[in-house]
Amino acid sequence: MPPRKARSTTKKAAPAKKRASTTAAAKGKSRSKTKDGGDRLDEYAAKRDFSKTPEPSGRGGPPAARGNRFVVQRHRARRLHYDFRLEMGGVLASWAVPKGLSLDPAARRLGVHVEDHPVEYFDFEGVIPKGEYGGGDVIVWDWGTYEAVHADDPVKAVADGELHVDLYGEKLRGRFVLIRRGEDRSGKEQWLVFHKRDEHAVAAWDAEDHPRSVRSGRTNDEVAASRDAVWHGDAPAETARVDFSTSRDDIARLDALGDQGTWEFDGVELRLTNLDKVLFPPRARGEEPLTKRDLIRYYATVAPVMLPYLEGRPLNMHRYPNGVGKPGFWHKEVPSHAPEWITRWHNDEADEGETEWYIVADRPATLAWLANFGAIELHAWTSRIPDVHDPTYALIDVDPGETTTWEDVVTLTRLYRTALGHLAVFGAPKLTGQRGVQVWVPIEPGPTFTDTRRWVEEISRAIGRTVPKLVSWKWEKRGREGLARLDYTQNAINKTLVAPYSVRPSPGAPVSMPIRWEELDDPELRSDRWTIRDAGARLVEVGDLFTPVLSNHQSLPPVDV
Ligand SMILES: [Mn+2]
Repeated sequence: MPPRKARSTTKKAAPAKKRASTTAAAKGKSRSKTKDGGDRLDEYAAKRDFSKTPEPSGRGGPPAARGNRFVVQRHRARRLHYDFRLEMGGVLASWAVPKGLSLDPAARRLGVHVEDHPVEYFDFEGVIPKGEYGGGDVIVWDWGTYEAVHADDPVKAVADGELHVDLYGEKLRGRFVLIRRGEDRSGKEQWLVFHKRDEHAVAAWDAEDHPRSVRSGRTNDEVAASRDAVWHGDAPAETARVDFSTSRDDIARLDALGDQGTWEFDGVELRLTNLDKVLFPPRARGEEPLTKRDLIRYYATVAPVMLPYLEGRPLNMHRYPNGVGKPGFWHKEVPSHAPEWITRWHNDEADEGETEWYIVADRPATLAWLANFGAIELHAWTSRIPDVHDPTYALIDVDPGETTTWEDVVTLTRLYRTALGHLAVFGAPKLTGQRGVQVWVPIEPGPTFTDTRRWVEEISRAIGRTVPKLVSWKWEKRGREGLARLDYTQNAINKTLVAPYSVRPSPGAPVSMPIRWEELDDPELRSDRWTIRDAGARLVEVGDLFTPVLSNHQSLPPVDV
């Protein structure tokens, strides 16, 4: 048995780089040179324009550590392929494997040996612009560490045309063999890649059956939908960092429009109207009111971060076309004037008079269109299409009554945190943007809405017993005597909670903002702390704290709190 690698304690943390050796010999070693003495990354750099692609340049000097990590990136370029990269000689030796690696020893894959990539490429996930080299979307399909077997120097083994490695990844495990077979007509080396028969072998195992990123939990489609987000390689995977600089030109053109006009955005033409209409009065003295243009600007900017929580789910809209000072209304049916590029989903189970066609927000233009339509508040379903009876989250909702103070809300939320910790279940807290807090618990497919509702009810009842003076179990507002409600009943098909980063219909345009648990201790925290004015800055500062709900799928343990 090969020696076991220590696994990182955080589930989604990138495998740690090996500690740099401090021996004089190791220090003297710079990045490996090719036979002709050129830098091993010359070919990589020559193919790319780093002012246009978000890929790392690898020009930050030689890496400090020589590691033994491997990564497989699923790359939808002109043709789909999997890039298998092994850290060696200070770079990532790389093979493009069209069908992907398999645990099935019978699957013998072609791998084209391609140019070395810089080690900074290790956790690259994002979109390479069309027209650039390798244009398309990339996810970190698997990662981990490897041990070369029967070889002290993997660089030499590759040069000699045969490499055996044991992989310790999240998907790929066990021994793989790479053997050079010859060159194709263009002079590219063709290699054979296959899994040995060992205890990790799985018959008929296909990479395409395991489509999500181990870094972010996203599919290539989801990454492509967030094309404007720049994901920085040095950020922890849990809080993928974002910056919004690439949408700056689009926003400048929006701001240059008069009260109405045509805005080219996200590859479509949007007819925008009443851009200077006030939708949100100020909430503090001296503050400017906020207009429909401000709302469109916010949703267009935040789209790359928000869309992963909306795509693939039917959408309920809370519309306030005349501003939040007038009553709003729920709108679910796709209006007849909606442009044809908007994704729709048909509810085959709709009864007479019920909504049949729902909007699915899966691109930035849809969010901008919704904002122009006065859809201030966005609620995506708890389930995904087509399995709309399978919830993907268990939802906890601390819903304050009139006499509930913010301190009470924090107390109740902390009790949920303790209960979830006791059950060893991960939950992501977020402010509702009004007075409450929610905790979203991502789950694996299996439980029904009845199951998730019962599970949240059991925890909520236990918490209610701890602080009976704070909680009412009466559902009618009048019977609640101003007390908080721990609302587990939202765990039902087509009952929804406000989406992360959605705007709320209140003065000043507050948003529903994810937080860290520790932030509950911040005396300045309030449910409506962030608005569309400062949500972007907050996101750039702390990243998308909700990312783990997209990947951290859990089974719900029995409640014994
Ligand atoms: Mn590639």
